[in-house]
Amino acid sequence: MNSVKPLATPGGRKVFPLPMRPHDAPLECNRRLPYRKHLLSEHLTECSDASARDAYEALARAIRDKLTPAWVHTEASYRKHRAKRVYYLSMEYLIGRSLAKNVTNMGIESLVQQTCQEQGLDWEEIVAQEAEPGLGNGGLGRLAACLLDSMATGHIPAMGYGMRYEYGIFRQAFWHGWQCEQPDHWLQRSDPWEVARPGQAVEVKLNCSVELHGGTFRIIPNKPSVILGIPYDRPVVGYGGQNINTLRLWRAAAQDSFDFHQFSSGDFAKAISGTLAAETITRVLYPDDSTTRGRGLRFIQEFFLVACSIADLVRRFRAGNADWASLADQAAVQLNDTHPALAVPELMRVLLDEAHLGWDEAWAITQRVLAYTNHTLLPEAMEKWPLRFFKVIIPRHLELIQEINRRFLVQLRAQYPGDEARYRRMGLIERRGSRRVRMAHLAMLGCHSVNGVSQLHSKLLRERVVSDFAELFPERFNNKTNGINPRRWLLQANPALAGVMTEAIGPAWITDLHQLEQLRPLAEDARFQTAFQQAKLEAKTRFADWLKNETGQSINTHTIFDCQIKRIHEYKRQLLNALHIVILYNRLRTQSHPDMPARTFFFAGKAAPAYHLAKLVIKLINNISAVIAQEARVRDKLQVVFVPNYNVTVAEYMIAASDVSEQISTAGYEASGTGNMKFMLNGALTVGTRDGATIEMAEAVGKENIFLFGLSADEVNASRDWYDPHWHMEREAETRAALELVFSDHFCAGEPGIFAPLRQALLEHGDYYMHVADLMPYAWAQQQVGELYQDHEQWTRKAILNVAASGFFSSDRTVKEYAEHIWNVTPFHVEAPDQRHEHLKSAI
Ligand code: 26Q
Repeated sequence: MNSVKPLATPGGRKVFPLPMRPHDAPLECNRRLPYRKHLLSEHLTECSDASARDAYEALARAIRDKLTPAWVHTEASYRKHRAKRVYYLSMEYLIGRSLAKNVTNMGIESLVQQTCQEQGLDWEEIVAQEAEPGLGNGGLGRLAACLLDSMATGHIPAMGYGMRYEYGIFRQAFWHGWQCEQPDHWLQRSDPWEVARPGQAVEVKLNCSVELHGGTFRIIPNKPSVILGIPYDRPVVGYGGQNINTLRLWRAAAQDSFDFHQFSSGDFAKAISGTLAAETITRVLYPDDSTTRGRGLRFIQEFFLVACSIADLVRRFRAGNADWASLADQAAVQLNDTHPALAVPELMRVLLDEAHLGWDEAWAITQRVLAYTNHTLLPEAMEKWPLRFFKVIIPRHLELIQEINRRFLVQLRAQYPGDEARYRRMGLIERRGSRRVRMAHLAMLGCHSVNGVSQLHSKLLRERVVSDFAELFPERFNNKTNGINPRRWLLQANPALAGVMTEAIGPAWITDLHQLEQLRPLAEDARFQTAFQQAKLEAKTRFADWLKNETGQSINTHTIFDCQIKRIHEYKRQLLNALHIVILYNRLRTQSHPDMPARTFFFAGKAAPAYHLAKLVIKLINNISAVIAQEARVRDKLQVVFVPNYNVTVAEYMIAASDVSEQISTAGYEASGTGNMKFMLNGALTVGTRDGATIEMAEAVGKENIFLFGLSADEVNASRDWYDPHWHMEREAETRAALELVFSDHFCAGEPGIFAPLRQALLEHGDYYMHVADLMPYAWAQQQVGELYQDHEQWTRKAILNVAASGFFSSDRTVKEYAEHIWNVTPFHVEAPDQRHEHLKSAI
């Protein structure tokens, strides 16, 4: 057993890098944390021989004890005062680790520090024991987590509903530069932050049964069955520790967990086959973020989330003895993309079949309760489910969808007589080939609000993607530019920089990010610049130490840290970044003294396992990295590092340490981006296209403080028909040299020809994402980056101006906009439980 390392001696490296609360902590009290109690009762262990994992679990449970009274009290207060609640429905949440987050938000840093000192615990080592719940793919899941935190911090009564996948997003490893996927069994050890609530289980009725045959999930039609949804609750502690909301994740289980008849007749495997099949529903997260291959299991997952969540919120509503007509005064449901769009027919089913309302009243209530956020402009990411899935699994919902569609077509015929093409475009059911239900149409019809996630995205949504609907229901369409949570992405991720901020302008920025405006005049201040640079170097060193420890790789902190970290996708153009690196490589090999600051290019991100081209891009980057590392002439100036297994924790280290943020998607394809905002808040300069929220960042900071380049969304659109990458190949020597080198097997000497699909995509299939068109403008923008970096003072000045202008991109602002314009909810301040609920505290 590896026992906990003792506390480092004073004068050694920092032992407690948890940012200390800069002002009074309301929840802090003199009571001790019941750490030893948990160590004894759950681990049967004395402090002296506790493993780091034991210590983590015991400390986390001790802290959970501390927050439980306020958590219970929050729920009771909402109930007592019949506060209107927001229900956020999302198939994904990427919440990151909870220990440090909860300590910070509860404001009990010194209490925890004291416990660590008394017990000889190494805080960083303890924090590292926590498995990160990877219950999402990327931006959409992380946004859900940022919004939940901001709702709790902004005192908005809210509940997140999601799925308790047993296996989250796969763990990514590299094998000879290729991505390999490994299962992420994050629940292997018990998770101290979740509380199972079997007493609040709900029933989900299907018109089929599910079985496992030789490991394959099978749907048996016409054999109705019931699946149980068991809630697992996690606290969402608002900063200040007053409102503690709940993230409720559903686990699927069989109702009759055992077929005794089959068992007694000797077929044990068959006896538990139904149980295993039911549990399969929440077994694993689908690791795709842009394709909707029609998988029956995914469809059942989506229905399961919706059915459990609607049943739960309806039960809560009915417990208050409320009249159905007031449902919309008590509940606002936000659908995170179309994944939970079955909420439309499910809520209709409840209102018609259980509440026995008439259609018109039920429809009016459904629309008033539900709202939908769209997160994509990619046509292949628009969900369409085969009609036969509905027929077999949830036929009543199909009936309701057909009735919604029938009524909608009546309305269309009245409004646009004879316009058959329009009816075909707008109908709920697509009739090309096999019939499929268009989930976005269902969501737009059944919700009172449809929002995009950046100004450009909302505009393109209205004007290009669903213009028919925007014309018909103009009042429904609106924009809510995404935001990020400043507690996680600055206070916690970058303690050094957070400290510099607080010293300069006080702590109010933590919950009011607009306060960062006060930094603007300090951009010119030499002392502040020095403090800022020191903080950046500290973050770089922290990341370098972490990387060395995790992967064994060494990096030079005195180079430009240039990061592109996000899912690997053609439209996000990691390949554009790679081609530019090849240009720099060529310059270093062919020019005698190129005037170029040393750079380290970092990549991180996962590719969907079936997305072969994205996986090939990872292989290319890893191979370029290996070739450069072999060449003495180049490697002092250029290093490429692909950090494996990107997740929230990795992002925290990398974003704090970055000088340059890469936001280089083909304009018109990135709905918003949120990584872009995290880098800005941490003082990195952005190299980016005019896409998503990057445009709004440029407006906030001024065009002179950001490196924009490349085709605009309109230009991309206008040149689609005549764009030819060969035109650039023939005229641009560096473009040609870079492409030829990549296709010459220079970077794959041992595996010749492997990059041929990249050549096909770029040169034979017309370079759909226009890498080649944007390569020279990108190289030029990067040239400007290099030149500015040589002038340290100017660089720092611009970095500070970026931080000062990042206030708008707080998710606190985003939540406020949702609350005022969509949800119609007002903050509800829960009083501190210290005075109110002594009886709860004395119970633990
Ligand atoms: C759908 C059906 C079947 C299987 C998987 C999916 C699926 C899963 C995840 C489809 C899409 C996603 C995720 C999308 C996503 O993360 N979108 C990002 O959302 C961010 C938050 O709004 C934006 O900032 C990004 O621009 C957008 O790409």
